[in-house]
Amino acid sequence: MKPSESAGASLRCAGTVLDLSTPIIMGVLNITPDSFSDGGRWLVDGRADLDALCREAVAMVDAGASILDIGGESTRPGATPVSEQQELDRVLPVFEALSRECDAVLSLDSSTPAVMRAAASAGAGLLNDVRAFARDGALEAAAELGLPLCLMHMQGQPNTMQQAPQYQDVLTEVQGFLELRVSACVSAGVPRSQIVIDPGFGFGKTLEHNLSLLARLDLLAGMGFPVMAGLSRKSLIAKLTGREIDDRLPGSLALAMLAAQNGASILRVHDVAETADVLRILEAVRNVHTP
Ligand code: 9MG
Repeated sequence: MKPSESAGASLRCAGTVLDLSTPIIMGVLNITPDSFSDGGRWLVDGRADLDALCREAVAMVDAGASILDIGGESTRPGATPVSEQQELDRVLPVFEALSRECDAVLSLDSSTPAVMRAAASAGAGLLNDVRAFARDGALEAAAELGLPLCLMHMQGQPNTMQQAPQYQDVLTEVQGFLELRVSACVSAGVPRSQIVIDPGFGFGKTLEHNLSLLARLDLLAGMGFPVMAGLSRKSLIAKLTGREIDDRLPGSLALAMLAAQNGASILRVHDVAETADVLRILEAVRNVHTP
């Protein structure tokens, strides 16, 4: 059982260095009315419930999350687009509160340059963009801010991406896309050591595409960048098991184990404590000395 190709890597996240020598956990906090899993959970009259969020954030960190991913745009298939102002209104108060109350790297899940700048001023330590910083001005903003970037692959746009995803060879095409976006980042001045890549499970992919990517995640890890994997509660679990959203924990944990085993360095999950147990077990097996 091999650890990730990027084992030994670290990310410089504002004031904190994240050690990726073993896989780490990113807990999900969606400040949206319509995300597929926790949509509406943290909003009261369109505003984030900061007390409840702080309690949840602290609980996630206590349970083993090193990063919290905070987003104000739902990117579930068919999601309604959000304005820049709505995104700012949803996430900024959360960054301000959590940077005071919580000891974790705060990640911004956004594609919008103005939101990236504002969140960085309010304490963001990592930028996670499902559009791989391809929106006008996003790459310039990200390079200027000097934070680590997560580049995710998506085929199409959230409102239509699951209608008819098509690839000749999903692995080669995802890898090719990520190589192009890495080059664009490096040309814009982002150090290679600050780049994370992500195949974007569920973003313009059928069940077979997702399974192929998971089975050969080692190929992406072989590109030499830490790999992030977001599989938690996603619909591929429903396709394999028939489970509704609230009953996908076993499926999520099985996928988390496979992703970490195949080279993922960062697991983006809803169920932090349970995933931390999975990683403890994986590390114990990895550390066994066999003759
Ligand atoms: C925001 N978001 C939802 N799913 C995701 C995934 O799989 N990866 C990344 N990087 N972000 C995601």
